[in-house]
Amino acid sequence: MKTISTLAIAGGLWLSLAVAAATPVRYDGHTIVRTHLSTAEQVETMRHISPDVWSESVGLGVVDFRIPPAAWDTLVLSGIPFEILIDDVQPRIDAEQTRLAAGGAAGGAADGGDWYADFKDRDAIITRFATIAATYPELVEITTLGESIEGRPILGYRISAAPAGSPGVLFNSCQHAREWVSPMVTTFIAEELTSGYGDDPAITTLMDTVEFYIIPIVNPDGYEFSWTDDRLWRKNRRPNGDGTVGVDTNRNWDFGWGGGGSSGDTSDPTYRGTAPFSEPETRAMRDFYQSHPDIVASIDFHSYSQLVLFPWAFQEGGPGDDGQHDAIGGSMSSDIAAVHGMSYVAGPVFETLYQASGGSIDWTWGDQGVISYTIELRDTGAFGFLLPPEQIRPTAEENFPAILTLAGAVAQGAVFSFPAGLPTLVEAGVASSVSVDVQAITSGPLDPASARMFVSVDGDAFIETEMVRAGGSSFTGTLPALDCGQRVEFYFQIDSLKGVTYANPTDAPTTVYAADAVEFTLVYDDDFELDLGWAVENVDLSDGAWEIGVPAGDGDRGDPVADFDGSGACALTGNQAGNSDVDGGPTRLVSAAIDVSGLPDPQLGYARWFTNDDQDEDRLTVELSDDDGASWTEVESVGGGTGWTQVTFAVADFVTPTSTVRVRFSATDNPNNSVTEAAIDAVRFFAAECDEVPGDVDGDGDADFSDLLILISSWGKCPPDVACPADLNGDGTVDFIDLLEVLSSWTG
Ligand code: 0X9
Ligand code: ZN
Repeated sequence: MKTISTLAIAGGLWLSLAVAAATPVRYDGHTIVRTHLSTAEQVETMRHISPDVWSESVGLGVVDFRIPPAAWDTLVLSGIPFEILIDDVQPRIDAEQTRLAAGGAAGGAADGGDWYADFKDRDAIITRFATIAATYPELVEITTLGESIEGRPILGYRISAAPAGSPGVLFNSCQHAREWVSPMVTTFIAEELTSGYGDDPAITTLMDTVEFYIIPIVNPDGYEFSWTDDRLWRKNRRPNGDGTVGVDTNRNWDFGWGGGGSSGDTSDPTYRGTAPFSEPETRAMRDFYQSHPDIVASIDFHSYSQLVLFPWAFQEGGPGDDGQHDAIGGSMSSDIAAVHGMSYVAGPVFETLYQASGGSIDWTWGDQGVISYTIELRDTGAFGFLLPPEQIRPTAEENFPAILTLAGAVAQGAVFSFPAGLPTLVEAGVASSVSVDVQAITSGPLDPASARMFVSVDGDAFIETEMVRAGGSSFTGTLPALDCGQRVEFYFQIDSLKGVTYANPTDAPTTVYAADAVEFTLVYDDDFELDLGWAVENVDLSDGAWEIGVPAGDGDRGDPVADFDGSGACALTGNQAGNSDVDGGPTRLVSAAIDVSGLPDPQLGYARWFTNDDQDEDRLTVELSDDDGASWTEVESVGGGTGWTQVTFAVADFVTPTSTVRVRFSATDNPNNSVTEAAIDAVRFFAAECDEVPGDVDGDGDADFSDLLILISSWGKCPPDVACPADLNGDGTVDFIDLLEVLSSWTG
């Protein structure tokens, strides 16, 4: 694998001079606050108090604003509830400037060789791409999409080994100048795709199939300006003719242009411009899409809030597709979480964030039919746009698998998703169903009648089975009833109307799914309808202790609206409608002592819910004790999630399965600076195994009539060297002793 050499120091020198020469805008005493707005009037009040919405996090009514010192008293007097995220922005900007001037920005030696150790200015990004292109000339093509209003080129890169005209995916960043982590992420993508080609099989296949287009800096004037003059600049650098400067390019696209969530006021950060596509930057992007009709999917990278957003933004409602946006968005969100445990919530812009008209993804989807996402990168507000440089690389790392998933969907042409998950353990003796959702991406509509599942039991040949259409793009397949200990393998296929066959897993039957048939022995099964002896212990907690009950909230602050298992009740923190969440803590929910000592390989299962907007500090931690609560061992600690998630762990992986095992769930918001809601349901201790029933001739877990039949049909002698299951005592004949064994262990 080729590597990319570190770049010259000359750029770093230039940067230090440029930073020193400018007189940047100062934000002394400007505070970033997170407000909780409950009325339209409060929203209007905040629009007057603050010149700059920073971002919204998940949940209606939670909005971050920059508050200049002169507006502070008005905010306090307004009575609008808020908490401080950053008490003074300027020292953070100063610290960043000092750090960057010391050499990080141009990718010099100060980075210790890691280009992603600190943010990079426009020159350094262009140079980095030039180096990537020079290192991989056969994979990278540089193009100029157009020029910015101040005449800077808007550069794009085609990264691919696929023939021209192959399906394309476009990633762009930096429509908004101050969102510095975004071009770092798209640069990282370019680097991973090129260096992984010929080295990583998955990347190689994608590069051979898909054309990647990367436009790292859509708004070059604004980006430059944010480095030299105003760290918090968002728009482009259009002189508006009235002394104000800048159009929000992400309000300037021609789809729903001029609607709610954009401003006609030239001084506003969301000023939409005089007309759709009035700006050369958005025109360049539009022309590029129009001249590349094979682009079928795109991501517009922004920061911050940790969201995977898709249309619509200009109006309420989903994109009106067959669920592709939802399915792939959900997969991307899981991919991201799998890398560093960060939660990026997926959903349409309007519902998830706010109304925003004239944005790029509404046009790329609504006008061009391109599957379109806006990914809001890290963080969730603790640092906002002034992200610590240590978070650059992890942010890029966690987004890379997500872009591979999107490209994979494009390459594959269809996306399979499993709304209820796929089983790895099934109950012996019972047929089980598997729900599958399939979406076409590139080769036109699918033929629902062709949906099929292939099933193999214990290594036998795969047998094709039909899947039943459960409506729309949903299908249900059935796994046969198995004997305990048997293993079933399975995979799925569907054809498009054009006759293209899609499989899942893609390379099935080389790779297949598998589940083992077991019997479940439940020793503890808690649906929280009765209190089975839980204790609540609070440390440093001011609000939001664990309670057991039917969820009372309406979900607007991230709390569950219903329990997990449908029984009604669950355990949850601060069970009240409205403003009650975990403040301080931890609050701990501790089980009674449970005897799992007699169970072979006992398992702990539960469903958890955890939402919070400060995932670094606030956790839901699950621990086990094998000494009646004297000492505890961590099972898992999560920083966020979406909805209810069911998990299972082997007790012996953490503690000794004794007769006094306890489990405890701890939720914390300490320091108290964010909205934190936790819930637990369906707590179980069980063994999943195949009991040896003495008279079980056919191995189905029972001594019953089917065993008698086998026994009778092979009554008499039992030839040597031939499997003879009915000879239970192994004495060479099937006789009364064997019959007695079946009858004495009869389970019916
Ligand atoms: O408001 C925006 O443009 C984006 N958020 S940000 O804080 N980065 O400015 C959200 C964009 C949502 N997508 C579209 N409206 N197309
Ligand atoms: Zn943005």
